[in-house]
Amino acid sequence: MREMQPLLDAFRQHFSNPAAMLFRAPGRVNLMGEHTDYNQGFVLPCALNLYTYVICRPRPGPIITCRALVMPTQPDEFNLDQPILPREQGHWGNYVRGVAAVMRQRGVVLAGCELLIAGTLPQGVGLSSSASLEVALAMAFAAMAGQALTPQDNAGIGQQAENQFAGCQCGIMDQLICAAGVAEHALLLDCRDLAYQPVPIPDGLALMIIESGVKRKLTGSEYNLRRRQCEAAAAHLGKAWLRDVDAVQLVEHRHRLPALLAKRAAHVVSENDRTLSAAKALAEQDISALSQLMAASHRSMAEDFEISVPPIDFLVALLQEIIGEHGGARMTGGGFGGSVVALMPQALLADAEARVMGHYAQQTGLHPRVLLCTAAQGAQRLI
Ligand code: GAF
Repeated sequence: MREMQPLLDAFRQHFSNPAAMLFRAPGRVNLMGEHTDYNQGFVLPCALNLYTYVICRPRPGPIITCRALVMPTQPDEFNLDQPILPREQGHWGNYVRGVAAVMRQRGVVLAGCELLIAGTLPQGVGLSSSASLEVALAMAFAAMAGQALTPQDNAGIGQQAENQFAGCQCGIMDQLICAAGVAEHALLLDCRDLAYQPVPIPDGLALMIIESGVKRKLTGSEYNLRRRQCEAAAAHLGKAWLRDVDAVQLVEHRHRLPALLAKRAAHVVSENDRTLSAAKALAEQDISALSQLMAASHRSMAEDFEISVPPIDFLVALLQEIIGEHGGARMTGGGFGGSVVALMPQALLADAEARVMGHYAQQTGLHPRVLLCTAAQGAQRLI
């Protein structure tokens, strides 16, 4: 693969040694099922052909030295003979430390290594750059310890590292799709038993991702608050998880919930149903049904879950106007900024891009970016 040589060269330049192993994990975009994963619900993401690479070389001794190509002045190093502790919040090294610490807790025997991180996946725009990094790292540490991980184990490690070292109480969707993605397919993931089912993306639909230009950050955002609200709503309804509440029960028992929690629950319960329906619509190539489901999902995120922002609502409406019933558009990911996902026929791509870069940028003063992507395979060892 042509992508590998510059990475191997960069490793040699940074560490004055040849690399021994190379891993790659994709980013992800979610087509349906937002904030359902930590409610043990359903999600429908696909892995993207935008990647994080981990290039490494085991070496004797207990020291792990890591560098990130995009942050050459901030290397990180830690000693496996000592407890692995997080650095200051926001340092990228916490992902490496977090994955290493969790793997050690789970009994993997780690050894010293040199490690370089590189990638093509934009960061902080809602495409799971952190999950992608965690998954590539877990695969690398496991391989250096002579082990292989199932996608579910890999995802569990990444999620726990994110929870404990990055301060985001995320669910498991991002790590699981980064680990398990199937080329040209979305995956219907059941976040209760972690089973997944590939659903082909119809040939006629192109996948466009639009970075809104509104920067988001899950840590420190209201993400963790939403999670607590969902858990509180489930408790008011006498259930452990909102996954166990259906639409009829919610109508019947809504009066037991404070108004705000009722809205949060309404989003999650309806979004779970929409996710199952969207998987069916995709599989049956019922694009008009998919279109309506994506529109309803965006409305629910904006009105009931309150995780959208005005520029993103504007962007989604603009895209929906262009796409009509021939595809769909909605915000994707944790919310409070980030990206919009759109599925549309090839023939509409140019117009959609022109309107985003022209009208949307002018009206909002933001700097959007349009990415044309394909659904890619999950994490792999390349060398
Ligand atoms: C973020 C989280 F990391 C996921 O677990 C998920 O909850 C998503 O937001 C919202 O669907 O990406």
